[in-house]
Amino acid sequence: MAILEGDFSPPPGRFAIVAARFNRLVTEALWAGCRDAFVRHGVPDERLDLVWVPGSFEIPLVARRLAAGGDYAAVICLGCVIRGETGHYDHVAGQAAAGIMQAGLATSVPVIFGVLTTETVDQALDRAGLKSGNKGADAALAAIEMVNLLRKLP
Ligand code: INI
Repeated sequence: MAILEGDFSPPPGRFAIVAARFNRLVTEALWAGCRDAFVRHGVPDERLDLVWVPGSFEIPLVARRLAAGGDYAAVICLGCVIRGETGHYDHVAGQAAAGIMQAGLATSVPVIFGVLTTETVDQALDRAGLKSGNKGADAALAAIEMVNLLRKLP
C-alpha cells in the first residue's frame, strides 16, 4: 500500500503570488504572512514574484496565465471579499473561487485559494494576522505541500 503525502521541506522552483489591491489593508497583511511563511520554509524572496491586480475578480485571468507559462511551481492567489449591502459580494467571491479552481485544473499547476470571504472587516483582519492566524501564510504552506506532493505522484 502506498500512502502519498506532501511535506513542508523546502520545495524547488519559483512561486507567483497574485494579490488583489481591493481591501489592500487586508491583502497587504496576507502577502506579508505569505512571504514570511515561504522564507521560513526555505523559499527566499528571490524565488517569489508578486503581481498586483485591481480586485479579486481579476485574479483568475492572471493566475491562469502565470500557471500556464511554465515558470512557476505554484501560483498563490490572495484577495479579500467582504460582504456589503449589495449582491456584488456573491458574484466577486463566487467567480474568483471558480476561476482560481479552473486555473489549476486547466494547467495542472497548483493554484492556491488564499482569498478571504467574510461578513465583516473585523473577520477579515482576524484572518490576516490577528486572532485567527494568517490565511496568506496558510496559502504558502498549501502551495509548498502541493508542490512536494505532485513530485511524488506517479
Ligand atoms: N473586489 C475584492 O477583491 N473584494 C471586494 O470585496 C470587492 N467588492 O466588494 O466589490 C471587490 N470588487 C472589485 C472587483 O473584484 C473587480 O475589481 C471590479 O468589479 C472590476 O472588475
